[in-house]
Parts: sequence; C-alpha cells; structure tokens
Amino acid sequence: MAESETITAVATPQGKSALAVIRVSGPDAFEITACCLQEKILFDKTPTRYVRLYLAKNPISKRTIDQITAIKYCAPRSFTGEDTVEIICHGGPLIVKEILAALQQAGARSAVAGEFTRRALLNGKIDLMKAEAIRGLIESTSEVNLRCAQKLYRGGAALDLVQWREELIEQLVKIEAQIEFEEEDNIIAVKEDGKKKIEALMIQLKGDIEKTEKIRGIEYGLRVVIAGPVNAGKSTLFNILVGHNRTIVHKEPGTTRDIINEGLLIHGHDVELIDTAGIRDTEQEVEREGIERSRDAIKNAAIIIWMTAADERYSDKELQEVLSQRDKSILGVINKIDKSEGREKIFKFAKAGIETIAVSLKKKTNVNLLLSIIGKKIEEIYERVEMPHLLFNTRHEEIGRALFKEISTACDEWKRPEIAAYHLRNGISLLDEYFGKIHSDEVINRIFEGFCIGK
Ligand SMILES: Nc1nc2c(ncn2[C@@H]2O[C@H](COP(=O)(O)OP(=O)(O)OP(=O)(O)O)[C@@H](O)[C@H]2O)c(=O)[nH]1
Ligand SMILES: [Mg+2]
Repeated sequence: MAESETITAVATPQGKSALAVIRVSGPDAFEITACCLQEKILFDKTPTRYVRLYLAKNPISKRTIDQITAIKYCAPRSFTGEDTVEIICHGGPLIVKEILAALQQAGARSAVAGEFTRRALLNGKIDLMKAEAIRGLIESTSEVNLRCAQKLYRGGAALDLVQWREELIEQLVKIEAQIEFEEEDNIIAVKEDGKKKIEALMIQLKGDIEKTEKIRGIEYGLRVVIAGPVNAGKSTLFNILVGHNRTIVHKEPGTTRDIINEGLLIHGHDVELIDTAGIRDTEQEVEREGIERSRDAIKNAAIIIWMTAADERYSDKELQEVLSQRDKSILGVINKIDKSEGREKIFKFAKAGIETIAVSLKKKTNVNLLLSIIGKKIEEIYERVEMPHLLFNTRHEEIGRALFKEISTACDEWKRPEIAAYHLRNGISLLDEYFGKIHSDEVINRIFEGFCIGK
C-alpha cells in the first residue's frame, strides 16, 4: 500500500550532538529535498546511494542553513520501501529545527512515532517480528532485553515455530480424518503418537515461559539485597556501592526503617541494589513493618549480601535465617573486624557452606576484595541466564501462554477429536498471530506506540 504523503523527522536523539540524521520518505522525497538545497540540479543528477556535500537552504527565504550531506535511496531499495533521503547535518538543535522546517515548507509532513518502520512493514520490507525487534533494539535499557531483541532481530525462533505450526497442522489433519471416518485401531495408534508429539511441544513451550519469567525478574536489573541484623554496616556498604551518601548511616541500631533502592551498573551489568531495615525482634510497629519489607526483599532477591557485625555474638537463629534462602546466591560479610576478629561467625558461616568474607568497611580492610566478589557473583548470574528460544517480548509471552493453554487442552481432550481439533485450530491461529500473518490494528498500534519519532 503506497502512502501519498512524504514524511520527515530527525532520526537521531534530540539535543546537541556532532551530527544529526534527518530522514525524508515518500513519493516526493527527492523533489522536496531538492527544493531545500542550493545545488538542486546537482542533487537531481546525483545517482542514488551516492554521498555528496550540499548547502541546505530554506526554500522560501533562500537563506543557507548548514552544509550537509544527502543520500538518495530509490524505492523499493530503502528502509521504508519508498523513495528516501537521508540528510546528515550538524547536530545543533536549531540547525535540525530549521532544516525540518524547510522540508515542511517544501511539502513534507512531520512523521509520527514509528511511522518510517510502519511504512517499512506495510511495504513488505520487514515483517512484524522484525518491527518488534527494531523496537526492542532501540528501547532495551537492560542487557537481557537487548539480548532478546538481538535474537529476535536475527530471526529468533522463526524456524522452530514454522515447524511447530506444521506439526500442529499435521495432527489436526489426522484428527479431522478420524472424525470423518470410522475409528480403526491403527488410527487410534497414530493419534496417540500425535499426542506425544504435541506434548513434546508443550514441554518446550513451558521451558520457554519459565525462562521468560526469570528474565522478567532481572529486567530492571539484578536484585542485590543487603540484609542482616541491625547496625551491621548495611547502609555503609550501600553508600559505598552507589558512590554517594544515599542513605543514613548511624550508630543507633534500627536506623534504616524502609527499603531503599538504587539502580547502578556493576561490572557493566544492570543491578538494582537494595538496602533494608536491620532484622531484630522488636515491639516497635514501624520498625516491624520495615523488617517485614526486608524479608520480602530477601525473598525476591537474586543475590543476598548478608551483613553481620564481627563484634556481635554469633546466633544459630541468624544462621538459620540465612540458610533458609539457600536457593539464592548468598555472600556472608562479617563486618567490623577492626573491633573484633569474629572468628566464631566466620567459622560457622563458612562451615554451613556460605561464601564468607571478613571486612572492615571503616578501616577499608578487604573492601576491594568484597567489591570484586560481589561483581563476580553478579557476572555468574548473568552468565547463567538462559535465553528463551521462542518468546522474546510481552506480546510473545501472552501468545505463548495462550498457546500452551490451547495445546494442553487439546492433549487433555485427545479422546474427543472434535474438541481436540478445535483447540489445535486455535493454537494454529495463535501461531499465525505470533508471526503477524493475522494481526489487528490494535496489535500493530501496540508495537508502534513505543517507537520514537524518526524511527
Ligand atoms: N567500627 C566499625 N564501625 C562501622 C563499620 N562499618 C560501619 N560502621 C558503623 O556502624 C554503625 C552502623 O552502620 P550502618 O551502616 O548504619 O548499619 P546498618 O546495618 O545499616 O544499621 P541499621 O540500619 O540500623 O540496620 C555506623 O556508626 C557506622 O559508621 C566498621 O567496619 N567498623
Ligand atoms: Mg541501615
């Protein structure tokens, strides 16, 4: 479907930069751009994909705006599939504004968010999955999301899912044949065999749904929680890690009463660092609420840094509390060794199999070692993150869950062919939806609403 309007927008971020890229796309892209160049004839004669210097001007006042380079791409060999010009100008916001105004005065319309990619989709230059991948590449603020978007961009699961679709169709055909004809023993055997194949797909899908859930858990950064008894030095460590005095440190036990979090990069990885209220028995209502929140944070953590003071007595109860979180990555930190050696604690923690380090945050003893161990633990978790094979974003997840439901119901109802066939058919439609073979405007709008203008 060809668009009649020619659109324009800056494709690089707003603000000052060395260079900026302005796109013009649509049937009149060449003519409109030519009107905005001092060297109109030269531009007209220049072959496509050939880079040349020009002076951009306002088509009405004729005033020169900037020295630019412009490249023509002829339809359909452009990103949008339309005639397109890419103008590279100096990245001053006023220059960009003036060139855009000139292009608009010459007849282009300002593009809306995602309009270039939407045109690429409508012109068959990319499919829905590629459009989603592009959005993911631009939008990802976390490493795991970027990895998903890159996988999708490279073709992701397409091949697997095409095979899945074929498998579902094959089973559907067999079931439908069964409905038409008399039941015979050998048909029943084929049917049971088919059910096993579908069940194998279910297992794959379930694995992928679980992987996606894990990724969601670290999407906004791996949760690293600093927890432990009161007055152990938790907030002191939090401030060291975030690099400023974000939270109050005080000798009074029970200083931190709430959850305090801050996003940061550790060894290049996104981390959500959380300081918590010290855990102790207390009658104080506010503090008790704070401790509840600490326990919730511990439950949702990927890494627990358990801080405890060397000069406070070892308690079995404390160690049990730490051990109850064994499924997490735990680092025991015995702090304040400037005050006491804390041998018993170090011994008991290490004996219980908890990686333990003795430090003094005050005297800076072993602090660098502590930081590198925390970094290593974060890296270990990121390395262990398994990428999904099929589901790379929330739209895929929704479809994946619905598909799982349909095919598992089909398996449950395998002995009632009409019902099983109905659910298999639904499953095939869901796969078509996944590929974008069938899509509503709503789905397309959802994909494009997250795009920036100029993409
Ligand atoms: N001697 C000594 N004091 C320390 C050390 N680390 C922290 N402190 C002090 O211990 C006190 C408590 O530190 P915080 O960081 O507030 O401890 P916290 O674990 O956050 O305490 P709550 O928020 O009350 O649970 C402060 O006075 C710190 O200066 C250390 O290595 N040695
Ligand atoms: Mg504190």
